[in-house]
Amino acid sequence: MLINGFKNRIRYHRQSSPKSPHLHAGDHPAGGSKITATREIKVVRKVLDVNDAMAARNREVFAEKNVFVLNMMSSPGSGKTTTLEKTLAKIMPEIRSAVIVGDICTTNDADRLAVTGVPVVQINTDEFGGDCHLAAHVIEKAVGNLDLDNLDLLIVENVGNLVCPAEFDIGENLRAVVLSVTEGEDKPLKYPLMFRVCDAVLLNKIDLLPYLEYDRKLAVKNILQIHPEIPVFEISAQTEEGFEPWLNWLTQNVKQKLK
Ligand SMILES: Nc1nc2c(ncn2[C@@H]2O[C@H](COP(=O)(O)OP(=O)(O)O)[C@@H](O)[C@H]2O)c(=O)[nH]1
Ligand SMILES: [Mg+2]
Ligand SMILES: [Zn+2]
Repeated sequence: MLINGFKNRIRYHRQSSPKSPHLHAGDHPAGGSKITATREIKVVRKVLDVNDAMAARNREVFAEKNVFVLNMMSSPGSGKTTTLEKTLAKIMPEIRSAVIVGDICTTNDADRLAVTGVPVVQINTDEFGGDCHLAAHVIEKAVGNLDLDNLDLLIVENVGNLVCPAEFDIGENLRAVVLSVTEGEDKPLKYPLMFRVCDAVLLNKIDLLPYLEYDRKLAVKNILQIHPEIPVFEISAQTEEGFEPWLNWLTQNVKQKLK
């Protein structure tokens, strides 16, 4: 079910106006003096502080309503939506689920996920410049379209990006990152924050391994170098190979938290 057709598609203003550019924790003015850079960092810190406060409020609401929240992140095309389509088909109706999906443009993912029968809210970030992550206040607005009293699990498919979604807490309980084998073994080393803040890695598209020169042991070693002991689920969202351990991890976490 797609809530109210697409009428509830949320368009939101970027946190920043054109005069104050979209800020991330790592941003700093190129060639700026030390003083300017320090000022800029303070502004960024404030943006993230405001987000953290909003995320804490979201977390309180989710806890009050007994809804478990999973934030799914990855670069574009690694297989978040496909993994969710297959996952939701397996865990519903036992675990009553809903999805908030963020994209710069289109409702393509909401269309695909709505087929599973779960409530889906699509957020489009294009209208005011296309934010490349979902911030906590956007999640708060999107959640207003969902009946939290009748939900066990809310999955947020974040905007495809391995960088800034890792910096923006949205009030989730757990975070998972999807890394597909076509992206190369080195991505955990290049984007360490994402792998550090996540609680599980889905190494996806393993059905393609016979056609690639891909060292899966090296990929896992790189993931564990950044985040020792993080669970790594080697899966194919296409064939559903390796899905059992992933589904067990997810459902056990949801049930444990909601007990
Ligand atoms: N071969 C293969 N293709 C996959 C797999 N998972 C996703 N894809 C394909 O990868 C493309 C991007 O997948 P999508 O789920 O839209 O990725 P997202 O952008 O992360 O949501 C689509 O063409 C999918 O069919 C997989 O496990 N194996
Ligand atoms: Mg998607
Ligand atoms: Zn961003």
